[in-house]
Amino acid sequence: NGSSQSGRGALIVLEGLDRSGKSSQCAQLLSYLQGKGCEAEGWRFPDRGTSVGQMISAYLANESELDDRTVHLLFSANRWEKRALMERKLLGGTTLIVDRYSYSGVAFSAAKGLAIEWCKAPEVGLLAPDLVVYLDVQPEKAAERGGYGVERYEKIEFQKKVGEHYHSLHDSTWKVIDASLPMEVVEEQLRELATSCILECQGKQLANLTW
Ligand code: Z5A
Ligand code: MG
Repeated sequence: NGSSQSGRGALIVLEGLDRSGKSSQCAQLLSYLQGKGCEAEGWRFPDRGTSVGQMISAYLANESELDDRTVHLLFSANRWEKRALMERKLLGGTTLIVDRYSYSGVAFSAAKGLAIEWCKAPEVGLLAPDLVVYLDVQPEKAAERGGYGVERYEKIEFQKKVGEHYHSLHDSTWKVIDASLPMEVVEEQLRELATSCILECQGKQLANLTW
């Protein structure tokens, strides 16, 4: 029934371009799981609440300039500073629904021209997701959803490059949902994927990203 009381929680990540619906779907999935009595929390990266997160936030808002590699390492550090808490929660039976993770880290930095292997390196050793759901939508379609804001990266040409890099990151935990479908349809597909993931991960050890 999707309950994780008897074992560890699942690490479920949502990825996708800007406006693909990640934050909306994370919220919907979270309330669905909690409604079923499943111990679950919503997380997001960047976590703008830490001091590293505040540096990232200022950079994204174009309030500061930082070297590309420096920014990449800050995004990674922002995940590392949360790794221990994440592990404790998961082992304690809480399922984490995470809005963006290492795949965003690699795809966005690679789209700026950094070498992909260099981008992957600092992510090695972070917790490996049990499920990554990629919300697939064309950047043009996503941009129609209220239009892009003023943050760095919110431009169609750049989003196209990010999409290409995302597609090179597929692994066995990766599932794709057509995010141009109505929200309720995406929601239903996501529920099914998450529910089976939560059941299946019970018998599996938590692993690290290897890349
Ligand atoms: N970044 C990075 O470079 N390195 C890293 O390691 C990480 C991130 C972790 C900020 O992230 C930036 O950081 C981001 C990547 C980079 N830059 N960009 N681009 P963020 O998570 O804060 O990104 P965001 O700007 O908040 O993404 P977003 O705009 O929030 O998109 P979303 O969460 O995917 O979409 P949403 O808010 O759920 O939905 C957007 C709108 O579309 C909303 O009005 C919905 O009602 C509508 N919507 C959603 N789904 C549908 C469907 N199916 N049909 C129609 N309309 C829909
Ligand atoms: Mg969002």
